[in-house]
Amino acid sequence: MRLDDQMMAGKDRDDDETDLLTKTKPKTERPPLYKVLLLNDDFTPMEFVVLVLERFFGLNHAQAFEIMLTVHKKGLAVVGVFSHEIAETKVAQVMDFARRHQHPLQCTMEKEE
Ligand code: TYC
Repeated sequence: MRLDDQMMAGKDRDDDETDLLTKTKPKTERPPLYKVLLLNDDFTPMEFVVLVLERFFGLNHAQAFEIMLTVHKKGLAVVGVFSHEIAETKVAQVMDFARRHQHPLQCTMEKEE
């Protein structure tokens, strides 16, 4: 056996494939998710917010009423978590619907950490 082979005996040599395997990080990163938030204001009627939550977020009446009340009391609430494209669509749908009915309701999205 050669001298450097003897010195490396039992050690992890550079050309050993275990290095490549252990240093390679998993490459299946999930795409980021986005929270869609509804904000409170003093003017939008409660029934209109309930309608928005039913129509655009697929909530039943009881769920929609509960989330509307949370926004009313706390100032805002997360109404759903989606991919970037779906979140963007939901925000645009809500903002357009509110604008067409002349309500100041605000809806935004935020990257989930
Ligand atoms: N605060 C409004 C009212 O008293 C109701 C409301 C709830 C408005 C939720 C916006 O996102 C909202 N009429």
